[in-house]
Parts: sequence; C-alpha cells; structure tokens
Amino acid sequence: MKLTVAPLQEPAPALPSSATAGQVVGNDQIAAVFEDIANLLEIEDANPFRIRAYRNAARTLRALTFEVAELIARGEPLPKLSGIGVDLAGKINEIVTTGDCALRQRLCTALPAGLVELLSIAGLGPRRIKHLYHDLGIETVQQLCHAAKEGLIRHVPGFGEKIEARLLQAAQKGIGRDRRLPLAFVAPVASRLADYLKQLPGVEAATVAGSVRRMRDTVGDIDILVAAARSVDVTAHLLKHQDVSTVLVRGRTRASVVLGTGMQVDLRVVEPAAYGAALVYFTGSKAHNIAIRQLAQKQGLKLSEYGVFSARKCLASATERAVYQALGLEWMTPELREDRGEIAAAQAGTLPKLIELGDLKGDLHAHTDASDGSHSLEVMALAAQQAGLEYLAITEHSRSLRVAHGLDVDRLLKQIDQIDALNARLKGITLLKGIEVDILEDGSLDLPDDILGRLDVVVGAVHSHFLLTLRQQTQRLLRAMDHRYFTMLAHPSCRLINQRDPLNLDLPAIIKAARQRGCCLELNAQPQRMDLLDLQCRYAKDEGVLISINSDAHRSADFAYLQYGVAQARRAWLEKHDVLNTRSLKALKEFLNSNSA
Ligand code: DGT
Ligand code: CA
Ligand code: CA
Repeated sequence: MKLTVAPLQEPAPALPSSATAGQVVGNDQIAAVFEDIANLLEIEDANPFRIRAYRNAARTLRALTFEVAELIARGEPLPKLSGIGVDLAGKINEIVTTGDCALRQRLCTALPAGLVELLSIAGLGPRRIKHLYHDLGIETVQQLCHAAKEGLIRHVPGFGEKIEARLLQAAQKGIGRDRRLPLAFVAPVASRLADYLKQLPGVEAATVAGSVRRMRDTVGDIDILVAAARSVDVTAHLLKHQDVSTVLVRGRTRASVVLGTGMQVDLRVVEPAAYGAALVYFTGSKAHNIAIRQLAQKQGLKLSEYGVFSARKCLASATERAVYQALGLEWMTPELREDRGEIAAAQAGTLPKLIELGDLKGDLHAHTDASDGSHSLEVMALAAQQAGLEYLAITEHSRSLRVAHGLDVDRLLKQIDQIDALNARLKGITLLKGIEVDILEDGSLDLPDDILGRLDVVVGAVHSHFLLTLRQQTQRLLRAMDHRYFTMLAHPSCRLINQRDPLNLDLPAIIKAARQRGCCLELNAQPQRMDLLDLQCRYAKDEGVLISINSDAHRSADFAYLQYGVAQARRAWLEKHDVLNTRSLKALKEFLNSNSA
C-alpha cells in the first residue's frame, strides 16, 4: 500500500490519526485472515486439504452478498455456507468478535516472525518461502538479501538467476507495503464507498476513478472523485464511514484514508463545473494523461485537471466527452486509457467496438461438488441461466488432482449420464460435457482418449510442476495442445496474484501453436487469476487466436466474476467476434465438432 501522499493544497486541521470507533469486521477482512492462515499452513507444509479449506472459505466469504458480522451482531445464526463447517464458522465468530483468530496467532508465533514478513515481498509466495527456509535457512528479509547477493538462491530448485535478482530488488525496496489486490475484491468496496458519499446532501456526483475505473486486474489504491460545492464537507463524511481505520491526510478538497483491510482510499472533491476534466485526470492512466497532455500542447492548448485551456480561456471542463472533444478525440471507455494506441484510434474514429457482458452466451469452465466446487450440477446450471447464459460446460478436475477430488473415468462417465438426464429436464440452459484435464509433467493428458473423445469441451490446465524451465514448460504445453481433443488452454500463465508467479513460458510460441491447431486460450476470470493478462490477450487476438472468457466457477455466485473477465477482454481491445463463448450454442457446437474432427 502506498503511503506517500502529495502535499496538501491547504493545511489539514488537527485530527486523531486513527478512528476505529464503530468499526465492523467485513467479510473481506475475515477472508484475509483465512488467506493468512492458508499461507502460513502452506509454509508449515500442512495437509493440502486443510490449506485448501481455508482458501475456499475465503472465496466463499468474498462472494457473499451480505455481511456475516451483521448477522452475528443481530444474534442470528449463520446460514449454511458452502465449504464452511462448524469449525470454520467458529473461527468466523472469533474473528468478528476479536478481530483475529487464535490459530493465525499460533501459526505466526510457531514460525519465525521473519517468515511471515517474507510473505509480503512481491514474488514470494508460501511455497517459495518454504523452500528458502528449508534449503537455506532463510528466515528474514535481511537473510534473503544476503543470500541473493551471495548468489545462493539461484541454486535452490525452481529459482534460477532471474528470480533471484527480482527477489533481491523486491526485498531491498521493502516492497511489503506495496501489495496490489485483485480488482474483484476491491471494486465492490470502492463502489459502496462512492454510493455512501453520494448520499451526502450537496454531493452532485461521486465516481470511482483510477485503476478501478479502468478495471485493471490489480489495484494499488482506490480513488474516488466527488463533485460538490466547496461548502459541502465531503471529507468529514468519508471519515465517518465505518470501514475507515486510519486517516493519512485530511483537507477540504482531498483526503487519504486507510480502510480496515489496509487498502488506501484517495478522495478528491471538485467543483461540479470541473468534474469532467478532473475525472479524465484521476481516471488516468498516468501514461494516458501524459499522452493527451502532449497532444494538447501540439495543438497550442493546455490540458490540466481543471480543463482544456486556450490562452486563459477554458474550452471544456464539465464533462469527459467535452474534454476529449476539445482535443479532437472521441470519448473512450476507461478500460482503453493506457496509452496503447487508443489516442490515435480516437483521433481517427477507429476505436474498437468492444465486447460487452451481454454478448456472452455461455461459460466453458465450471466445477460442481463432484470435484472441488460447492454446488450441484442443477444449482450451477440454474445460476448460469440466471446470469443470462444459454450454455454451461461442466469441467471438473481430472483424477491426478487429488486435492480437488479429481474425477476418474468412472466418475466422469457417471457425470455424463447425469448431464444427459438433467438436460432432458432443463429449459433455456444447456449443460455441455467437459473436463478440466490435468496436463501432466510430460505434456500428456490425465485421461485416456476414448473418454476425452466423448466430451464436448476439453479444457487443459497445469496444476503441478510450475517451476520447469522455459523450454520444458513450453514443450509441455505444446505437446498437450497437439492432442486431437484439446479445446482450450485454461489460465495459460498460471499466475495467482500475490501467490504464484507466472510459468516460465514462451507465450508467443504457445499463441502461434494455438492458431495453427485451431485451439483457444482462456481468459480465466477468477479474481486471483485474471489470466491471460490484457496485453497477452491482445497479442493473441492480433495473431488470430480465439479467446474464451470463463468464470471457472466453483460456486453459484462465481458467475458474477464474468464481468471482470469481460472488462479485462475490453482492456485487450477484444470485440465480440474475438471471443468463442459469444457464439450461439449451435455455432459453438459447429466450432467444437470441426475442431476435434
Ligand atoms: P493504482 O492505484 O496503482 O492501482 O493505479 P492508479 O492508476 O489508480 O494510480 P494512482 O492512484 O496513483 O493515481 C490515480 C490517477 O491519477 C492516475 O491513474 C492518473 C493520475 N495521476 C496520478 N499521478 C499522476 C502524475 O504524476 N501525472 C499524471 N499525468 N497523472 C497522474
Ligand atoms: Ca489508484
Ligand atoms: Ca491514488
């Protein structure tokens, strides 16, 4: 989290630096404690099922539409939540009442204190820390720096020189406080805060700006822009919000606060007349801002957060559209504002017609309680229908992924029958038969051809051997994609935000191979995956490879993540025809049949 704040425009009145009164423990805070526990258990080399239980519970909590703490405060019992049994429900109670959990504290004390601190270094997840601890005895950031400088880390299996250099850099920056969070965790918090500010009388508009508005996959801090007359004390209202725990900066027109989750919020208040120009500025990106300011200069104009000016005369400032128009540009959606060619396109009137959520007709990657999902086939089918989809491929894990109860041939055959029976009953939604088949270390698939050939969709994925060399990893995936029944490569980079680095992969080679073999690449919309990344997706599109935007749903609420997948696709300039699952069921089936012929 960045704590550096620009100087105030006006002196801040004295204020206590912390305001914890009336704070409620939100679902995301409870989830964060569970994620901590999972990380600590992983360093401890605990039972993988147990680790997964905490991660699943964290996911469940983050997907809820109500605050658990409020139920508890009202003395109501928790409803039955998937993946949350008696033990975890007790821990939720404990966290809500005490703000922490004895297990987390015990794990923190059982492990050397420095190890926990190591978790906050970018690129260092629990698995890597475990190796560094066991192989080199590294327990602290200082020891990490020392070992990296001595060139010892590169010899630990799975590390290598590049990772060593990156870790040294991250450790030296003391990067712990610079952790970025997944968009899907932050965006709802940001929009709730904006809604809260909108309720203050005199506030004309309140909008989330910055990276959240651009729908970037990870977020450093939340920026909120408010339009109100100077007489309205918006910052005082923000400070009263129950989630605010620390005040960093407070002025009349700006404030920076830290929420209970550690997320920073920057608030800016502007006069309604300057709202458009301020919104352009605070939406960014910084690179986009710099590029349009240079464009203004070339035209003899001046662009600032207050408007577009010719000499002293203000040409535009009230709306974004007017500001862009004054610069000779079409308005462009925030997802495009990264200085990646959008300015030239807006000048030429050739901005892409981007894909929208409503264009999705189906989802080609989802789990049920047969593997590691929480809900039954029928519940998932109905939830997909509710989300506006016409088809849903059920793609359980395959047998070698035991920690996720992967399916063997017999269980998969049974599911195929269940899907047939259910399809005969369901109206308006069709289930497709699929599998998320493990790509084994040598690139072979985890199930035999005769069963794969009976499926509509074969989604191949890596869930082990993440640390192969670039050559090995690339060969592995190319071999998997060579398989005649292979439909798409799931979460190709395998990165997990703040948990796992991407695979060592020659992605251009993978993309080229995908085009040659007519197979698709997935844009997986799980919050910590968001994989392929935006630029990679755009590259794939330019190379003529179809993308499938999938929720990888493990519970009925997860279809809501599709909106973030679509947002990332928009950041990649994807149009409807670039995305496989915008096709009708009939057109999809034609594609699938021609593909495995
Ligand atoms: P984040 O918070 O790291 O996820 O990314 P942003 O884009 O939200 O960045 P942030 O919060 O530092 O600033 C919000 C916006 O304010 C940013 O997108 C563009 C604008 N901005 C901030 N600093 C500068 C700057 O030095 N120059 C220009 N031109 N714009 C800036
Ligand atoms: Ca920001
Ligand atoms: Ca900011």
